[in-house]
Amino acid sequence: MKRRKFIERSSLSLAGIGLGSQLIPSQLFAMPSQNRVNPIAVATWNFQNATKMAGTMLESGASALDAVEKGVMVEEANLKNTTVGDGGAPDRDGNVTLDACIMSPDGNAGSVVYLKEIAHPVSVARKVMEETPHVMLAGEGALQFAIQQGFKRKILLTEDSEKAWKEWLEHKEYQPIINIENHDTIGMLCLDENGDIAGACTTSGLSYKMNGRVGDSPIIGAGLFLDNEVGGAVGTGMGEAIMKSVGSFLIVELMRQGKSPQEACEEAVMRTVKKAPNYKDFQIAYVAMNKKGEIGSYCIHKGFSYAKFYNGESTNNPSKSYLEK
Ligand code: SD4
Repeated sequence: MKRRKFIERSSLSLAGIGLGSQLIPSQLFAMPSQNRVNPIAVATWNFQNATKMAGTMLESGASALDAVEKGVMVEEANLKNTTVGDGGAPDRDGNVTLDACIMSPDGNAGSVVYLKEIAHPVSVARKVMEETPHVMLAGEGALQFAIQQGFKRKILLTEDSEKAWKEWLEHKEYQPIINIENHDTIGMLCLDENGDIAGACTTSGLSYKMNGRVGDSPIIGAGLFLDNEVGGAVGTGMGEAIMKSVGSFLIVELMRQGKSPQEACEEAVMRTVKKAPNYKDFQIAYVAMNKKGEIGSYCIHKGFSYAKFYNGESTNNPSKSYLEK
């Protein structure tokens, strides 16, 4: 922002001292300021606190990568959100295990799966991306790496989620089906003022999942994918269905072929609808954004929305759905 104002003022003062446009060196017009875009932060569900955090940072000139990490951290720290980070619901054996990933505009990626006792898995994923030659670390190794990187261990099972888990244990009815009102995974895409896109996705996965289960959220191409030449996509809902269609990768590739973000999200949802006879029993939802900042979203069941921060304004945007009721 500051730089933009400075450049605007400089060109004004050049005009003021009588330099006609023919006299201004052509490079001045080719400066990146000419290509600056209005930043955007979008996220799955009505996570406006998260998009506000990211969007405000972007408007102060932060990179898409920094903004997306800090944005999703808002939900990781939110104890009321029982499917992300601290306070996330445990698996059926009482373990809180977190999955997260992050991608930067240069195509680099980092991910952690089955990570215990670390409240901000997205930041560990970023460290995997930046400090190791790998993309994904799992379980004990991911925890060991996080501790080496200075992250502090913390018990993530809150009193409330322990109570809910104990109530669940009384019946132990495990249905790997996500209730459509019960989605809270955050996937976020940020477009910064340079026009660069970064993305992140973070979750505690399905409540009372089998010990060891990992969903789509930390899988590059499934819960998140981006190509800075094209755009990005994030998914939420039944991870197994998103993984089987490599949904986010599919959407980015469809946008590369010329589809709008909306068309691409619709086609990705339709792949699942066509292939899964039980599609009415679960929800999947996608949000996509292209390099122009155009946004699309689509889901199976009505009720999904995405949060957006643009031009200082925070909004919640209901998504189109395949099923109307
Ligand atoms: C998963 N996709 O682990 C996640 C769950 C989710 O809102 O999105 N919950 O399958």
